[in-house]
This record gives sequence, C-alpha cells and structure tokens, in this order.
Amino acid sequence: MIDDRVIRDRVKASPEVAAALEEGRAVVALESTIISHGMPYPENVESARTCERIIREEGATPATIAIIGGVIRVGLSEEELEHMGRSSEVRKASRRDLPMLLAGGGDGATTVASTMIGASLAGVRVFATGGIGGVHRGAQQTFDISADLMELARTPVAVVCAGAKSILDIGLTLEVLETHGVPVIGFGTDAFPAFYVRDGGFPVDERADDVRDIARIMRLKWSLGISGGIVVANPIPREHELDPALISRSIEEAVLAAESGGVRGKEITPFILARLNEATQGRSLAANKQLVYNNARVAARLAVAYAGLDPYQ
Ligand code: PSU
Ligand code: MN
Repeated sequence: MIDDRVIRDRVKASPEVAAALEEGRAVVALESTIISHGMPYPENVESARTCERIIREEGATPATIAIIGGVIRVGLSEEELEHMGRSSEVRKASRRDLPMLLAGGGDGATTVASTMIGASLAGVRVFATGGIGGVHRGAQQTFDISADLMELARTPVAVVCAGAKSILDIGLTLEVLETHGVPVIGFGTDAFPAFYVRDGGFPVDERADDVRDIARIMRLKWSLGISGGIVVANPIPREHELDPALISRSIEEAVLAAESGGVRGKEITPFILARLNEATQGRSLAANKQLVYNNARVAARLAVAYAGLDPYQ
C-alpha cells in the first residue's frame, strides 16, 4: 500500500532539513496551525521566526510543517512562513483533511496530529508545539476529542508541549492518553501543566530532569516496535505564568461564548483562543509566545540528545 514514489512526490523537505536528516543531525518539527489559526498576524509570523531562531541557537534545524500546493512541506522559507501567517485561505488541516488537501492541491495549516504525520514521514522524531489538543469539556455529550490524541497513539514522534489548555478537560485528556498507551513525561515537573499555568492539577506518569533520559525512553520504545508518540510536558517558565484565577475565569467565559454562539468542530479552539486574548488584554497571547519558545528550546536540546545517542544505550 505505501508507495515510496507518492511519498517522494508529496512529502518535500527543504534543502536545509534534507541535509540535516541525511547527516543524522538534530531536527525539530514545528506546526503551522498555531501560525495560521492560533495567533493573530503579525505576532504569529514573528513568533514562528523566533522559534526557528531558538532551535538553531541550540544546534538543531527547525522544520516548520505545512501543506502548500498539495505537498507536505517540511521546512519553510521566509516567504512561505509569511504566507501561512497572512493568508485567510489556509485551512486548518488535521489527519482527516490531509487526503483531500493533497488531492485538491490546496494549502493547509497542520495541527499537532497532521504535523506528527508529516514529521514521521520525513523521519523527524521531535516536535515542539504550544499545547496538544485533547478531550473538550462536555465531550460526554459532544464526543469532541481532538484527533491529536489518537495520533499520539499511533505515530512515533515526541511532542514537547506545555500540557493542554484548561479549555479542555485535562483529567479526561490524560485518561485517553493512558488508554492509548502514550507516555506522559513531565520535564522538571511532577504535575501535568495546563498551558498558562504550571500545575494543571493532575500528576504526570514520569518525571525527567535531563533530556538525555527522555531520549533514551524514545529510543527504547521505538526500538522495540512499540508504536505511538510520547508527550513531553514542559511547564511555562515561572516568570511568564498567568494568574490561575484570572485565566480560569476567562476560559469559563470563552467556553460559554463558544457554546451559545454555536461554534463547532475545528473552529472551537481558534475561537476560544481569540476570545481569551481579548479577555486578558493580550496577556494570554504573551504567555502563549513565551511557552512556545520554551518548548522550542527544550525540543532542540532533546533532538540534539537523541541524535547523539549510542544506539545500544
Ligand atoms: N492548542 C493551543 N493552540 C493551538 C492549538 C492547540 O494552545 O493553536 C491547535 C493545535 O494545532 C492542535 C489543534 O493540534 O489546535 C487542536 O485542534 P482540535 O481540538 O480541533 O483537534
Ligand atoms: Mn475537535
């Protein structure tokens, strides 16, 4: 079924990323939904560029992933990043949207799920994002569970994130990850973080204080053919953490506004993010940027450790 010619045709690494992969150097994937639908222009493009710069400073190669002209692109040029941040034509594309976008030759912003697919097809094993999607509040009725969780169950990529936003039901999100056998490792923390705050109220399965320990866990899991990803939960730096009371109040309001406005499906996350930014007078966006930078830095260090591992360690 898998056709290498189609993969060659439809998954294209930039020359910089291709060279790094060829030489076994550290590469870090970045998603594009956060650019096209997670932050306003021009902060989205500035923040994407800053992530790339941080990854380079740590000695790894950034590979921002997006669908452009029906091709999964791994590593974007300056102009392509600008296009992803500016154009209103770019659709949010998760796993289910990929085949149609590829067939139609369109542009799409990749979510955590589809970025993992692109990364894995290209051979990139470490990915930095803001927060993963999860089980939405009220999912008992709506069945709204992000495809990110099912992707983590099947695709071998380590996703460095600041946990999950408390617009989600964090307890149920962790339950689904457990059901699907996805390890959740706290980097320097025993608590699963909730994006804007360092403690989401639930423990992680395992704590690691050194990226080399996480790299070994990745190697062993995949060497044994245990499929699926790993969540590396990296809390927002203390100095950028938001007041838990303010953020939970604003989230409650935004969730209610989404419900009463009839916002559904893939529009929910972008709607709530924009609402939160208004309610917090820009503080949620500022925190969002800082936690993404922190994730890019840790992901780059992890990728460097992973690339340098002795295969039998
Ligand atoms: N969480 C954020 N910002 C984001 C997203 C999640 O804090 O921009 C994006 C990610 O791309 C994630 C997607 O994969 O939202 C999840 O969307 P959904 O819940 O529709 O699966
Ligand atoms: Mn959803």
